[in-house]
Amino acid sequence: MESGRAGLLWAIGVFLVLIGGGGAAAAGRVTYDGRSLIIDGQRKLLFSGSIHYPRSTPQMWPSLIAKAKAGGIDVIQTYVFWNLHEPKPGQYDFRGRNDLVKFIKQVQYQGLYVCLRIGPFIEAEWNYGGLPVWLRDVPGIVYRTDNEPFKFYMRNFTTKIVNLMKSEGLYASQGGPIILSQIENEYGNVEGAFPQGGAAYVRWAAKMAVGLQTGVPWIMCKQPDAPDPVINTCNGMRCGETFSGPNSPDKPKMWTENWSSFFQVFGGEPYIRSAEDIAFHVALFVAKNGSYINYYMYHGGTNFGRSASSYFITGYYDQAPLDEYGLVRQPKYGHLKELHAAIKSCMKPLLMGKHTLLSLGPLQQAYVFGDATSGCVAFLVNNNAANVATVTFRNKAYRLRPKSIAILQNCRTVIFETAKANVPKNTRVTTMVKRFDAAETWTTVTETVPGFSDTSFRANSLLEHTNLTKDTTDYLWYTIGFNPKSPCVKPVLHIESLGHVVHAFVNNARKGSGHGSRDIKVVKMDVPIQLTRGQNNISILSAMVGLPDSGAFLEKRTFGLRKVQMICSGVIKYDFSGSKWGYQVGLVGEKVGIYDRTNVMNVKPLKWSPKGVVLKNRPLTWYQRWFETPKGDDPLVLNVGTMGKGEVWVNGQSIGRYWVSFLTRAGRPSQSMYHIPRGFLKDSGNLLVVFEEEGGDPLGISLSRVSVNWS
Ligand SMILES: *[C@@H]1O[C@H](CO)[C@@H](O)[C@H](O)[C@H]1NC(C)=O
Ligand SMILES: *[C@@H]1O[C@H](CO)[C@@H](O)[C@H](O)[C@H]1NC(C)=O
Ligand SMILES: *[C@@H]1O[C@H](CO)[C@@H](O)[C@H](O)[C@H]1NC(C)=O
Ligand SMILES: *[C@@H]1O[C@H](CO)[C@@H](O)[C@H](O)[C@H]1NC(C)=O
Ligand SMILES: CC(=O)N[C@H]1CO[C@H](CO)[C@@H](O)[C@@H]1O
Repeated sequence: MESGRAGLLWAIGVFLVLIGGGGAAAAGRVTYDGRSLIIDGQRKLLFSGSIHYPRSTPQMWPSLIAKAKAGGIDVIQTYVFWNLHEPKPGQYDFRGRNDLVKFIKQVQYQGLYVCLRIGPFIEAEWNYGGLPVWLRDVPGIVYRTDNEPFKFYMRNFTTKIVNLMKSEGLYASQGGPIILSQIENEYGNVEGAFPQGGAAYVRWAAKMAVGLQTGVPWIMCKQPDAPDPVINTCNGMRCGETFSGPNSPDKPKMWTENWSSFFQVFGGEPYIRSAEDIAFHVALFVAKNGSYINYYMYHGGTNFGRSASSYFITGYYDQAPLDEYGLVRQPKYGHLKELHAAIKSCMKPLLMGKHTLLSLGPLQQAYVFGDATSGCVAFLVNNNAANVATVTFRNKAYRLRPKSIAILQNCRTVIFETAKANVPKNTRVTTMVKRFDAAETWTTVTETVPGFSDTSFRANSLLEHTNLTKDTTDYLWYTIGFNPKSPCVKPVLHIESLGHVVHAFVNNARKGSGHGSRDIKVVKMDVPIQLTRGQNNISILSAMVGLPDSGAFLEKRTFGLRKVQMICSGVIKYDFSGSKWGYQVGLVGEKVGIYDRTNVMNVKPLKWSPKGVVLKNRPLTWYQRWFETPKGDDPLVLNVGTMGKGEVWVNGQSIGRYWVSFLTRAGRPSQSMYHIPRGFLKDSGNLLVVFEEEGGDPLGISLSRVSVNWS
């Protein structure tokens, strides 16, 4: 947004501040004006990259951060994951992958800055948007509005994190690397759902955050009404085109989520965003005075365990400049690295020079920064996506590729073209190191299907799924005994569920399965069955694939079975929805910690088969074997392409949910390779445990190493 006042402030700023490149270990006072952040008196144009600490391992952090630094990144941006850190009210966990302080210190050690997005609601395709599930049970709570219980816990956790950072001296104001903190997250998307409390909540959140006195600025993304002094920032694919700008002339123009790709759900294909397209929008944002650009994600990583939110696959933003395993993805990584270097070589005119905009044609412009003392840089933009444009700028002709920006050093020499990646493409190669096809290396055990008489918890209705599981497991059994009073011809079980997966068993045999998707929330199925004389046992396994991460009123979302009916001769004859149901939370294998190295051999009442007895294509089956660690440091993946749906553990650590049977429109699984971080492995003897829900062939599982080849 332009205003005379902005120009004036900006001009004064020029005399007061110096310029600095990115990356400086010990930061100092962080302020800002309409042009940029100012750190220790130095004006900054910063490239930032999102890397989420729990989506990789502490062993991977140093190399991920080093690669980001080598790629021209100045700031590492991360969310803080509330539900990891506070699994029970007042009980905190900062160990292993949750070691936020260690992660930030590693960033500091490598001389980069940190943008800490506390949220504590974060969305992020993370289970429940980062909110702890126990919040659901707080009486009277309504999330993310002017609600006292929510504000209490939000303030409590935010304070905990800020105090932790302060006690470790991690804010720039203390000489640490954190230059920015974020409160809330994309609240603008849901604010309309709270006509009563929304605006008051935004004001409260800003005031609460600012009151914590971090000594560094706070930001709110996608929040046009962010109260002063909190800076509103843009998230999106094309902020150079879509962002209406900061809500005050004294705030810099910042882009906190530049989607380097997009997330992927089960049943979805990967979203490929080209290096050239990203470079165009980054250059345009800088040309339009942007001074902070973050790549979401720079490294996506892995949703280990059950940390992904509803229907999201386990790999996260594999298409980012650093792929899921931390390998450099070319040309994306290299092209953006060259863009960063080009822009940094023109930092002085960019940050200190006068800004002018010239028209060069109907769809062509020049954004020029400079003056007699600072030099000159120009961004020549061709917005015509179909055709090359030849433009004349300062008496020289330039050929601009379709939809491209050329950056001119000294306003003369082309040093970068967004549409021309000079870096060769590389390809990722997976090399199989071990087939797990020897039956004698596996043992098997199948879960018993619980019947009504096996359950101790009962109710005269279909209970809500999460209310019973508290999200300690994906699984909830609904069981009922049924004694047909009169013959039922062509019996069909009609089931409706709000999520996400249903497996129907009648008299111990699986008769049908169904599932929803990110777009189809209600699962409806009609399962033909056979009934026997006397008592029939109907057991329905309801499975969740992560809690949702977005939208208003998350505390009120309901899941699990809503309706169960018996249809005889095409007519609804029995409605069990209000009958007496028996419940079992979770699987027996989960209860006994079957995937754990210390008790895998003693998992009573389950009993492993003798080695070599592999029951294939069986639902609800656990498989176990040991394997040696392949030499070297190449990333490792497990190919579970012959399985259906389930979860895998290595030495007791879950490498995530798999769902190979959920095919994309093109008929492929969304993901069949699952990352086993080297940090999960022992020097020798690793325990692999697989839980298969539907039926699969473990003899087709294999272990591969991953590397990149230059073409
Ligand atoms: C958070 O709440 C707990 C009580 O649940 C209290 O003991 C603790 O002091 C609070 N912490 C902060 C930082 O407010
Ligand atoms: C960039 O900043 C200059 C100086 O404040 C201003 O004149 C110009 O309009 C701004 N351009 C954009 C696109 O915001
Ligand atoms: C969940 O359980 C609570 C407490 O038992 C109850 O008040 C609430 O209605 C239940 N929610 C649903 C959706 O069944
Ligand atoms: C159903 O379960 C009951 C109790 O375990 C058992 O006695 C009965 O045989 C089962 N019915 C069938 C058809 O398997
Ligand atoms: C509108 C939209 O899709 N926003 C997404 C932006 O990216 C963050 C992080 O991936 C997501 O949480 C949002 O859903």
